[in-house]
Amino acid sequence: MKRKWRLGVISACAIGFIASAAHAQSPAEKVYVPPGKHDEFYAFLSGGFSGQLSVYGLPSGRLIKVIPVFSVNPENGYGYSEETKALLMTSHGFIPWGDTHHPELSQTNGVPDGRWIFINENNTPRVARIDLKTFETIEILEIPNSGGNHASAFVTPNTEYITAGTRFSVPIPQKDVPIASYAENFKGTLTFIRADKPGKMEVAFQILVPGYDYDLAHCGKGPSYGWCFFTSYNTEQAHTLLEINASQKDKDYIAAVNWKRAEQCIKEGKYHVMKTEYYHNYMPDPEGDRIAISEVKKEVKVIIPKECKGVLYFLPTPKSPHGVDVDPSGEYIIAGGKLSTVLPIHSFSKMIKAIENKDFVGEVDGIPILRYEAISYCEVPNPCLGPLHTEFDGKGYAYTSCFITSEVIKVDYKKCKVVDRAPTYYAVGHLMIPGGDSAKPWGKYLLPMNKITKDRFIPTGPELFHVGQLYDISGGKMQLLSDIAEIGEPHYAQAIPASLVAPKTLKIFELEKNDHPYVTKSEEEAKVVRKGNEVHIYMTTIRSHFTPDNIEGIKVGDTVYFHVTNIEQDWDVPHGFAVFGAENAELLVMPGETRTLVWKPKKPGVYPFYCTDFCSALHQEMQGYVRVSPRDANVPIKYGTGDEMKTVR
Ligand code: K7E
Ligand code: CUA
Repeated sequence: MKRKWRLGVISACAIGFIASAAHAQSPAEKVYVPPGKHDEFYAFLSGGFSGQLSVYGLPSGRLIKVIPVFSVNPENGYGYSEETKALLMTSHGFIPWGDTHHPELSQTNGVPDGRWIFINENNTPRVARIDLKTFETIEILEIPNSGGNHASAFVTPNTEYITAGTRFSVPIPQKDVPIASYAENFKGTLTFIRADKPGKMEVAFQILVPGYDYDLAHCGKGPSYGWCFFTSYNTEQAHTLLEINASQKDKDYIAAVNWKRAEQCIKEGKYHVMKTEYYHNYMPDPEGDRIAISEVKKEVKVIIPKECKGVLYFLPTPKSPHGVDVDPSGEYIIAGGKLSTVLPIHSFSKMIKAIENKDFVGEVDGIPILRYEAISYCEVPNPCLGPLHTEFDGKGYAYTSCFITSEVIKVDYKKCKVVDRAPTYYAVGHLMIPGGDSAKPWGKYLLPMNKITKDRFIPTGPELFHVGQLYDISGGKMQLLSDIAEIGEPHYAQAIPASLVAPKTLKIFELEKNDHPYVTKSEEEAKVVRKGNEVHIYMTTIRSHFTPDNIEGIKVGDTVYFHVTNIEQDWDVPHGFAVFGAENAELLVMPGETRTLVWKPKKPGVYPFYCTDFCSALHQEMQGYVRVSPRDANVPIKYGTGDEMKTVR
């Protein structure tokens, strides 16, 4: 009897959990996504110095993919396969690493639309487009006339443009000058990149600006559509010991760019064509041959603000601002202020009025500086120390991260007051609400990303993963739900309901559409072709063998190209390819795809190759051999799988 009664209690409890509204959920229940069930949101976290983009499910915090973007990824051959190398080409050569900061989803009418996500690279200035059909990088554009691309890759409401801005001013064009000539020779650029068509990213124009450090950006929407806002620091123009020398002034500037006006100036010919060199890399046919190519661009259009009146205004902003965030309505512009004791909020409508009234307090290089009081909506009193970044919940609240005091504050920004605060562990940088920088936030969760982890996880020696923390913000008070281990340093993140992305994702590449020049569509077509010192191996994979799997006639001094086509047409059946002694990486080949690995054998012998992805019960049997003979040997090309070895004389 007693046992039965106990069972009864357990099942009642289970029903209560499923109905969920029956009682207030615990944090554990709020993040628990049962096995086999899906998360509500995709979250995309930049990888910082990993150069990649991590994909998590929210609310579970489960890591579901790492998308290689600016760093090579031996795990799947990104940057190692012949098809992907071109993506990482720059005017400085092949760059295997990058520092990603700000992912930004494409938007339609100011709302994330789930087509693409963009992300910037700070060190060797670039931006990338990731296709959310395949979750892979399909395009990378280098930014000319830049030294460090940080204020990037923020979108305009219809993805007309993404932004870029020079974090480190440099001589433009580059030249050999004394560093001490900073004030005279160094400049910045604010760049607008046409981004609405895949494969067609281009620098539409750059605006030449004074030599400050341009830090963050966000673009206007609603009434402020047509504008983008960039923070700057180091208006002192220091070139050494910036921690002291760039913290002298009370206020630095937000640069307000009227990009509609810039378009007009371009139309009217008010620009200069500057000679330069930069790379545009893209996959022209991401579902066909899937081969990336590089184009070298030689010039760029540059606008000089004093020749295009009205294109740019400076908004004084306290003090060494970092983030700049525009609320969903487009009226309120909230700035971080790393060293500020107030949280400044600018009003867009007041800014426009101040421009009409010429309410200026001076100018720099022909750029009017607006009067602070004329544009200020308010200063939120006693916010916290070190406010950095703000996101919005769409219900009238802003959430601002505070680095120094390690907390997030919830601000009723129209009333200009703090209404809630919650500690974060520790030293929070960016924070993210799904859609939180768009016109339509899905204000259910908040994810602050912390710079210091310390004791949050079981220790792993001196180097620790960063920690993100998920808060429930659906109620009046922020509630901490869970800690999420992050890869690299996620500076910023984006999230979008899974329902806007998942139905459009691709499961396989259609073999029929594969027009790679070295595709092998059936085992009958597999072959080995010698062209002088080059040997091209047209190889297929299917559970659980390679065709061919025995290859002879390779010689020391040959360059061997393994063109591996995975002829499977089922979801989630990749095959891997690795060959003994290869100096690059493996290939992970998706169904219907062709990928190429180059191999230069150095010594005679017999070299095994095998499938690296446990694809079937006979995966361990999925292997083969390449025979390598001395340079002067007389061994003919011979290949096959099973009985028939074909000989090529
Ligand atoms: Cu780390 Cu946006 Cu690069 Cu602030 S940035 S934290
Ligand atoms: Cu194919 Cu393992």
